[in-house]
Amino acid sequence: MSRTLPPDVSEQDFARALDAFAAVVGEKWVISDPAELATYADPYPVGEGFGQAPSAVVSPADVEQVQAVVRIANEHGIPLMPISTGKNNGYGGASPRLAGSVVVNTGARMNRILEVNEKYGYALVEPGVTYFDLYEYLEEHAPSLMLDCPDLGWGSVVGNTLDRGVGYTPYGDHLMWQTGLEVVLPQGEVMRTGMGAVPDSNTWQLFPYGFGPFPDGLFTQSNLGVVTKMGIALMQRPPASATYLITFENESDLEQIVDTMLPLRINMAPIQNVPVIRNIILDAAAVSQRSEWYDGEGPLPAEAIERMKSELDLGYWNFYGTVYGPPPMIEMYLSMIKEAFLQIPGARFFTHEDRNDPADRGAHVLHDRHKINNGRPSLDELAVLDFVPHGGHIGFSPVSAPEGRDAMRQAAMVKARADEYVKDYAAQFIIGLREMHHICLFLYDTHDADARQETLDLTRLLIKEAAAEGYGEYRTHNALMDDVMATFDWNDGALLKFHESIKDALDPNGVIAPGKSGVWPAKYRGRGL
Ligand code: EUG
Repeated sequence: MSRTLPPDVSEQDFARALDAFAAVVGEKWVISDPAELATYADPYPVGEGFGQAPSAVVSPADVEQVQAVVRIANEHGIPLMPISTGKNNGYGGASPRLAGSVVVNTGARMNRILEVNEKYGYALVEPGVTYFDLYEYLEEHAPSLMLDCPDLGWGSVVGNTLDRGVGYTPYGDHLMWQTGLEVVLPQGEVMRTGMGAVPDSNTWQLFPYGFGPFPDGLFTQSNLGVVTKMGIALMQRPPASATYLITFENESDLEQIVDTMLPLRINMAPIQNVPVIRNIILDAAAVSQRSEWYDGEGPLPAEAIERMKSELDLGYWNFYGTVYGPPPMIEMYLSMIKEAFLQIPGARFFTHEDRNDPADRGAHVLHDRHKINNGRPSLDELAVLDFVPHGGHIGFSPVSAPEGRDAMRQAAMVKARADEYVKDYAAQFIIGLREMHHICLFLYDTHDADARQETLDLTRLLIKEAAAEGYGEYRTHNALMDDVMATFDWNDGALLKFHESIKDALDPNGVIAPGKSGVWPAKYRGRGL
């Protein structure tokens, strides 16, 4: 196995930089052995030549070491790729955007829960704190608080928030509940945002905006610093909750589902959480293998889809949500939700208590949602990857208006292309307040080079086609960041020019995550890296 060095860096210069890193973090916290580096490669590679392992991994123990690492990178011209726990799966995992970058694994040693305030409901955490870690801590020390976690709880609270990930309780928009950052800037200075900039402030996690321009967003999906601390607001755990599943028979029901949903959601009641609309392929993938339904050539035929629905006792679309509160309020909200959706012909309504037979495979997702929607992290959804052999997925994640016709148009566009490329379209619409994240998971065999290339081609094509209809993505795989940024090009690319100006001003040597989100420093710009 050979190691890719950063662009323009010789073996000798690289070796000198590694020695300097080791002098700061300690020998054993610098990894450069190719076999070990391979664990930082994209677990779900797409295409060829992307998602390769970094040239080295450096794991600092504290903020001062991060500052020293960043300064060394500036001195030697070494591109760094900061990660928290590196679980950005479906978008590149722990792998750097720029081949040969040195991964700065901030989560390996900086993994302390610095403070949990039960009275005010917040936590201050380092990048290595996972959802499972914080959950366990809260259970023991602050049981009145409820976490908000993504589908898979193994990742970093900081990392997910910085990538603008989502969860499913009322606090599902993670960035919305972020309450202040500590960041090492590209030349090594450390800064705190919000009220954290006032020395000895006791409101850092209470008022995120502070005074003056609000820079926190610039450290999300970006390359302007290395975040070393972050505050996150936490809800009080409600007295009770009920999770419901509403099944809908037809693919075309999506239009009415979305139009029924919006007025119930936009005022945060009676639909209180971030609900999801999942298609039957995603729900079947969570509990079965594709070969059980179909093992011929081509896309899953209608007959196989029908069998999935009947054997799992699910619909083509399945709507999952949770209501919280004292039991009379739960009953009232459930009845409002039920009445509204049961207007749709063929719709069926269940709560998690209605379907608790362990033999009911189709209820597995309902119970997993109940856990997640109550802030209990889970890894059950990982089973989706076993739907196909050596399964991997890429996220194609356009934002949709909460408008039935629009959602249908997007879903039909994706489904047609996915069928053409013979990649299963496992869909979920994650519903915010006035938009939906339409997560299209394309499942493919990671050991099959053709499948890897087709999945990349399919996603790249959809980015273009979606943009032609006015749609953009909320997040994307490393291999497609330039493609997506190219679609955010209103007024001659004014947005990217703005990002590049800031990038060049703050990071003149271009050391932090070059190319992240399509933003390249001057040093590498236009080189087709
Ligand atoms: C999911 C996956 C995503 C994402 C949001 C949610 C959940 C899948 C791969 O990307 O951005 C079940």
